[in-house]
Amino acid sequence: EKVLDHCMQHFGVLSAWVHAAPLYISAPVLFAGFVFLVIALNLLQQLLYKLMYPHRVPLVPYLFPWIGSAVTYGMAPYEFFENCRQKYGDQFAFVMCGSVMTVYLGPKGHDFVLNGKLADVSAEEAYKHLTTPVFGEGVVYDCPNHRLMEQKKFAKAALTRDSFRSYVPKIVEEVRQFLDNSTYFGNKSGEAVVTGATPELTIYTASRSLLGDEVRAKFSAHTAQLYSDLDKGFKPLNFVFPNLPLPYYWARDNAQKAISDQYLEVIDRRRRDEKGEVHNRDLIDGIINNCTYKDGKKLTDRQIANLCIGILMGGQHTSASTSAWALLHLGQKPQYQEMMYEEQERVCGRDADGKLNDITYEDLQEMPFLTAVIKETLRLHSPLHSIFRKVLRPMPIPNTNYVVPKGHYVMVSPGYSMMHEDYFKNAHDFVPERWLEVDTRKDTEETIDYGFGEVSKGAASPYLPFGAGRHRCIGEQFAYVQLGTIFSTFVREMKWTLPEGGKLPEVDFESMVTLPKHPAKVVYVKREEKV
Ligand code: X2N
Ligand code: HEM
Repeated sequence: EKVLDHCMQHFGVLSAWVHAAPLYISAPVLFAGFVFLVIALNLLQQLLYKLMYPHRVPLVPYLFPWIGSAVTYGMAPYEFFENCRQKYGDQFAFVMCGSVMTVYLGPKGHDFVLNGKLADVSAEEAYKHLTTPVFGEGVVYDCPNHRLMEQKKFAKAALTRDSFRSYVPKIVEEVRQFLDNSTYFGNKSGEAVVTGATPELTIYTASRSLLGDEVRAKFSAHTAQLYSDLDKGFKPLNFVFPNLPLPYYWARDNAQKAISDQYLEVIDRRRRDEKGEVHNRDLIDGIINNCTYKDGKKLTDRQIANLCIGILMGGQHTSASTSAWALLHLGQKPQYQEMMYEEQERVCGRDADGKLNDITYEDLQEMPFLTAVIKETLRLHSPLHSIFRKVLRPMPIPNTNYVVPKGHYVMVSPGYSMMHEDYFKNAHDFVPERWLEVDTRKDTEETIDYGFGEVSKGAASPYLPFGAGRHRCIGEQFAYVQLGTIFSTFVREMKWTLPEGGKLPEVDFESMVTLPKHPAKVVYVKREEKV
């Protein structure tokens, strides 16, 4: 009787509502009801998640299907990781724009993902949709992994000691021209927007050294526009929406073709006019001389051009971000600029007129403090805050009951560990000296060769700004030469501080690399004495 009574009550309410229905069943109400239903079902599914999938890592709860935790992650990944770690530990999953990302924080996570087997994890499946429209077809992630390993070997032909010896004076010349003529630093003193200056300085120094004088000479306002259009296609959002019928995607595709054609022209001219000669001036020469795979197949000239675009694009974002952060930290602690200046005097010496001798590649190897400044900048500002792979078959996580299912992604964040008190004392402070006590010689470590040279076998380290394993960076030495030469020339030519208040800018995580929020400024004064 009670149950009947209860149902009648509900029925009564229901029937009253149905009679009044015409007043309430309108589109917004229907839509609201639908959204409510989807969210409720989604929340129910999350509640049942643990029961349904006992062998999965904990899933971070979210309100909006598909989007999941993308926004909280996208805006502040390290904060997001720290909050999740407090609740779930080092292993947890979150939904990001329809994909499930299984995060494994800390050195064990780095080893698990970066040393993952080819059969288990794929970088090309994770990245190709974003990178191929920007780099072009047939290279980096638009080809099987064994091809990428050989492309990295080909590129390394232009990243030798002899290459660097020839790059240093070219980079010095580009920096000096920039400090004399650019709108940013072209005066005797003033305020400069480093988030505008460093991308320009990076492309000039990288193209002059890696692509050679003729490509650098072709640089004009038109090519700058093309690089900017291409650059706009290299954004995290393109990871989610790689192709949309929108003008900005068409501009990206047009820029990729135009820049690739430009590099192709240079390759054709060199093949035509320098037949039989062997040059090793830059990356284009390096790859032209080394473009035959082990199985006898060759990179086409178009692919050589596209590989150059990919490598320049990668180096561009990482170096521009690192140099901006270094200038800001050195502006906040100008005492470090003086220590760097003294190191320049001590290592390079002065000529008969008392002028500092120009820096050479060998000098850079004798500058531990300059090296420490770069190393500390990369610790606090790892350009790539997240590295991930697509899981190709169920992946058990060692020493746990967890299995990462096929089709999910695994993600690591060395940037998170590098800024964590668990691994570095005063982890959030810029203290280059901390690296002077550390013996960074790597002769003790076991190494392995994936096809592009020896890399350390272990990836269980908290400090991995250049990654590890088969996808480890090949640009580390070039980056140190480029950044070391840029900062050496900066401290010789000027002194700088942060503007009033001296606060460092916030981090903009929404670009491809971790940038200072734009516009980030320094106040500079050119040094009087001729350096
Ligand atoms: C929508 C926040 O933005 O609410 F370049 F030859 C060249 C690394 C690729 C990371 C992709 C997605 C972040 C969504 C935020 C070469 C030199 C390389 C190495 C959510 C509202 C490229 C994409 C970043 C997804 C995170 C791939 C680079 N050395 N360069 N909401 O690297 O090496 C190269 C290699 C990638 C990613 C993300 C969101 C070789 C938002 C706001 C919005 N991620 N991400 N390189 N998100 N929001 C490189 C590795 C290779
Ligand atoms: C790979 C960081 C500069 C070319 C990587 C990876 C990281 C990284 C973390 C591994 C990506 C992954 O595992 O998914 C950096 C940093 C740089 C820098 C912090 C500068 C401060 C450069 C430069 C070049 C370059 C200057 C080229 C001249 C590459 C290439 C790969 C790579 C070819 C291999 C990608 C793969 O095998 O999947 N880099 N990079 N990088 N980087 Fe760099």
